[in-house]
Amino acid sequence: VEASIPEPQRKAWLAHQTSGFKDKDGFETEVVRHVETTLARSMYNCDEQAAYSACSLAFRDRLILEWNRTQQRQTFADSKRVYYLSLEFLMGRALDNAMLNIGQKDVAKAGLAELGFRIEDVIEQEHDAALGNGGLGRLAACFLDSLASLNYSAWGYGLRYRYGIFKQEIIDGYQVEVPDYWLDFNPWEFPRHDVTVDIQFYGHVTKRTDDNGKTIATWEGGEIVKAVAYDVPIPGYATPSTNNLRLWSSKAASGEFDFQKFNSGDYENSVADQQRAETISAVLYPNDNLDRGKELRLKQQYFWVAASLYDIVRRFKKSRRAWKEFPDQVAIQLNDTHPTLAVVELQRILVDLEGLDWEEAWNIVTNTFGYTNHTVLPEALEKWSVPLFQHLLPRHLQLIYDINLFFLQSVERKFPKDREMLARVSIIEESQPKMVRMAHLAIVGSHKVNGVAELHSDLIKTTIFKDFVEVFGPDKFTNVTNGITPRRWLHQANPRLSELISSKTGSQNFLKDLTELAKIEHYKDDKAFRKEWAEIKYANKVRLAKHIKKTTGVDVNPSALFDVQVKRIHEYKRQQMNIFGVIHRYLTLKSLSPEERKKFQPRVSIFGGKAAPGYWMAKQIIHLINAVGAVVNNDKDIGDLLKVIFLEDYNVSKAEMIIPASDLSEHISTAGTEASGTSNMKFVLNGGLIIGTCDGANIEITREIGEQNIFLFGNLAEDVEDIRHNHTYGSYTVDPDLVKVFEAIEKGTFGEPNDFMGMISAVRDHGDFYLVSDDFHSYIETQELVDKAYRDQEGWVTKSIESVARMGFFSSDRCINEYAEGIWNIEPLAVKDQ
Ligand code: 9GP
Repeated sequence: VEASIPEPQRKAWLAHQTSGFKDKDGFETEVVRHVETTLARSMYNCDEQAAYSACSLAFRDRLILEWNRTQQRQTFADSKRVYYLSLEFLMGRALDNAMLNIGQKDVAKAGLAELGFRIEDVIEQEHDAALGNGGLGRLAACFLDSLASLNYSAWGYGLRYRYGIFKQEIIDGYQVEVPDYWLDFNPWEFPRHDVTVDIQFYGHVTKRTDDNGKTIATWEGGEIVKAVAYDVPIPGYATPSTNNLRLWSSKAASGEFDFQKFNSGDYENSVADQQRAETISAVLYPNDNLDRGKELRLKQQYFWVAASLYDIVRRFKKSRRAWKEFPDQVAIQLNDTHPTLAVVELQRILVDLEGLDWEEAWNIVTNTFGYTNHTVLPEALEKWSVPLFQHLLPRHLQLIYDINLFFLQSVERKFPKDREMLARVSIIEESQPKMVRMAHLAIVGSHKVNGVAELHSDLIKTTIFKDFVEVFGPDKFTNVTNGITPRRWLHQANPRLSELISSKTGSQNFLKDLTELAKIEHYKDDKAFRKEWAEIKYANKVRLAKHIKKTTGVDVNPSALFDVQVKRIHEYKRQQMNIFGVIHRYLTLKSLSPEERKKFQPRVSIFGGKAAPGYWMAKQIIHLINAVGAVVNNDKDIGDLLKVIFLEDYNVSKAEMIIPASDLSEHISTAGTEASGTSNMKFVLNGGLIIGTCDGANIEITREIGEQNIFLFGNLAEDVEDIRHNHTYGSYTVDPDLVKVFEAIEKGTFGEPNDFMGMISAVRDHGDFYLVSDDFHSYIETQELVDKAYRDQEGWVTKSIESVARMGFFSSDRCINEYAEGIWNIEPLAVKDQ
């Protein structure tokens, strides 16, 4: 890089490279400079918000230098890049992460202290970047961290929503949604007003035949919206590599309002185009594992995919390589089906705009894409109506029909006359109206398809994608079990535990190679180590107890067992079973004498999570949890024996506080429904035990940490279908303990019973699709085992240490290396001065 800088500028460039803050004084100088110049304030009225802003800007300056160098290094290396296309990136806060990854948090802490601030208070000022719903978006964020930390040439592409996931308020026990306007001050993004792409919608297609008899299709008319790039630097841990996340924002193509309309007095309509264009990237759809089929969502998808592909192709074209080399230079990963239009768009670019033959283009396309499936839930599998497609993206619909035709012809050759097979695998569903099945398109357009945990990857091969395994053979389908970044989910969230671990492993290297955690198992009988281990957990619980007091007014005893279920509220995740279990515990306690009660293990049941605004049942679940809390928490007979807490507005930064404070967390989905789960990994990595079903990554966690360290219960995935069948066609009775719970609700113990009848009748009258009653007994029994195990505090600490020591497998670094080797065929870039 240095050699390429022209002589006159080199001296200044070299001086600039060393201009970062070397020590706390250097850091302070930068902070003060930003307060006084960039923020135009004086140090006299520098409050915590201003300190946060200045501190972020100081760190951003450092990041940017590395970011520029990384981009140059990657360009010079001219090797293959991976592009991760995700409609969601649930990043959380950036400052703490940047300080830790750069390795200068201590410097900042000391510098801020001298300026009169506690670093924790400054960090707290930052608004979460919440451009995602849950696990899928957070996984994408962990992947970005690993890609940078492992020095892969990688870009993330997403949408820059003006409003991320809504803020949740709980008012009178009900969820109320408040808009999340997070862009007031965001020092972590760089608008690239020079990087724009015109995106076309609507219009029509004309076809003509050229001199060689080839049909040329042209997409004309319609409307144009401008995509503007915003870049977010992604720092790697303990490496100078700083990758790029590019988020697209929509703007009216003209960029201005319509003067003609304005001058002729049509004031309202003069800004209409602008507003319509800006709507595209205005808001994140707040559904987790649910597809609603709305036109604006399809618009978002095409807008983002078309802009990203334009960018990727533009970069490739600079290298002046032949098109056939495209898959050697470019790997594109589809995070779920949301970016599947990219398959069609690349084919369109190659055939319509670059003039390649269909075959040659399709080869390039399929060798470029990989598709990750994250769910088997039918309601989450995307389908778009053909008439909607025809209207919005007429040329793409034609291409989809052609892709489908060639695909079905190949199926026909392999399975002659098997019409049912053709109907089942077709990209077009012959319904009324016809629908485009995005998962089918993603499979046909990719060279690899992966699930996100072993059980899930097996399930997709035997259920929803079974026919495709027959068509393409089993090798196209693979598994990459999810992982989490230990930088955020251990080092940042639980600094004391991270420090204790490094004192025993001899370095912080476990943060780069998580399998080194195994070393701490040697200390599991070391008294001092165990004592400190337990103290750290207790301190984290004290911190959470303070937060609970501050936000809910309820006193909880940090010595009680903290039992946590935090995740999106969904029937398949079964928060309803948890709260029914809590009611069962309450009824049991009430039936005992004061003496007998004393033998009970005190518990705090903690819930958190958002319900999609239109998901009535999920909202009812939130309401019941709050209603139970209102009764139980004020019952003098119960005292500290049971508390029920709903934590408002669960998000990434709250997770960083809640997870290290848990003794037990609940991952209790109906077997076969949770593709992987990733919070299960976060909880165990922080020394919490889990109660769970044989579902998703719970199974692999059990294999790694040992059956003695996890509380498994419930029916197995392989039996679920038969049980459901029996619910519908055979006889079925509700578990007697659950009946008592329902009776208590119906008696009005927790307020107006009608408010909760939906939850009860789903189990009692509507076939209990999620097997709440079938699993209830073993759930309750297993909770009793938990109580017993917790009373043996020494045994519990041993379980906790053993579990953490054996979590090495679940790093997102391992996961990214598997993608790199098995799907992307890409190697890390050598980086000097690492
Ligand atoms: O529901 C899955 C969750 O189990 C998984 O951990 C996560 C990341 O792979 O993806 C979720 N899926 C979706 O949000 C929608 O497909």
